[in-house]
Amino acid sequence: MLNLRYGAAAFVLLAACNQGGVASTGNVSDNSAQASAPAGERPFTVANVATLDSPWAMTFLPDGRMLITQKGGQMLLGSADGQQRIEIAGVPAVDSAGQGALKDVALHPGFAQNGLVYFSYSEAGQGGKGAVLARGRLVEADGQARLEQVSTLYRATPYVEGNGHYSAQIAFAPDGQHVFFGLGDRQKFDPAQDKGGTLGKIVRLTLDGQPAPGNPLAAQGFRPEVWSYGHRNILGMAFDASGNFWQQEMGPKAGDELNIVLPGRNYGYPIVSDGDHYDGRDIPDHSTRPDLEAPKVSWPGTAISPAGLMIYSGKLWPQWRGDIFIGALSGQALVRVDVDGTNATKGDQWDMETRIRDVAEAPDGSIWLLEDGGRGAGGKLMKLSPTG
Ligand SMILES: [Ca+2]
Ligand SMILES: [Ca+2]
Repeated sequence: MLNLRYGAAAFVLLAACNQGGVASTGNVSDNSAQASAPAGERPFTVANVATLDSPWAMTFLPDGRMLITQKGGQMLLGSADGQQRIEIAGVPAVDSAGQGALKDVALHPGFAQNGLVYFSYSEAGQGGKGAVLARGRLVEADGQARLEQVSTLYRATPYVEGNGHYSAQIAFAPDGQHVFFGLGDRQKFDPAQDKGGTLGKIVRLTLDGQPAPGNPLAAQGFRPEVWSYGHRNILGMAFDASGNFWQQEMGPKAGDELNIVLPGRNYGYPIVSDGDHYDGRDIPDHSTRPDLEAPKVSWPGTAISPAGLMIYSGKLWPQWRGDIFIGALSGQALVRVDVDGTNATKGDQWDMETRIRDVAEAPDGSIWLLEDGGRGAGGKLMKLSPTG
């Protein structure tokens, strides 16, 4: 079933945007274009830093520079101000049809010493298409950058037909010894509950991509890498400073949710959801099945279509320390969730007047957004700074 928020119109526009195929590497800046919400509504100003080609995800290097992925398969290395960008060579070819893309990017916990970059993408293979976790070493010389020793660490199981709900989100455990990989249901529903595969699951792997010892569900007949299940389309994952593992997923119609991921738990899809199927069929709400993990926050009635998840340090906006920031695609917003320990409540939802694909924090505490490339927008890099 097609997720209506990624309907045919968006597909055509994305395909058109990607036909150029060449990453923007020039100095593209439009700092004069401040977003137009009335003054006083938002405690930040917005600078449009650069035009991009359907960006998907971003992360910052320790020195303040950034890595940005683009849907068509480019990984960019950007200067700390975002205005200079070069394309990194050595990235494998991706299948970018539909929701396919070069997807997430994250740094190995020892990146400062070893230069290792983890990234994910969708590819075609035996049986259809699936999500891949890969790793390479970032090497720079003579103003150029490339990934060396690129290896595939892990693939979702099984590969299936279709171009949706890959998820492919990456998060490192606070211990620095494990990597979590979030895998979507591929719009196939029931596999999220199936013990035999990894669709609709979060897996916990060693840093080399093997099933981590001690995972919680192997004794129940799941694959040894599975950490949690019953997920739909995971589009953001991060650990907070206390070690809580937060995750958001795009639900069925008006069923978007924010969860804390606990080992071995079932997050309910497609048995329960606070939303319902796009074709109008009811899905019982989470409250009907207290044995399944309920979301900490859900958005029944008004979908936000979450994309990206960042937990804020408080460096520039101390009042937001520990809060969760999520982009909204159909909601065209930046969402702030108030976090108090393991409790979460809706905070702000600032209208950004465009689809937000990812949100990240720079080492200096500034907040950066990626405008999605779908639905007529080309995609851009935006920086938020405090007002006053
Ligand atoms: Ca759920
Ligand atoms: Ca429901």
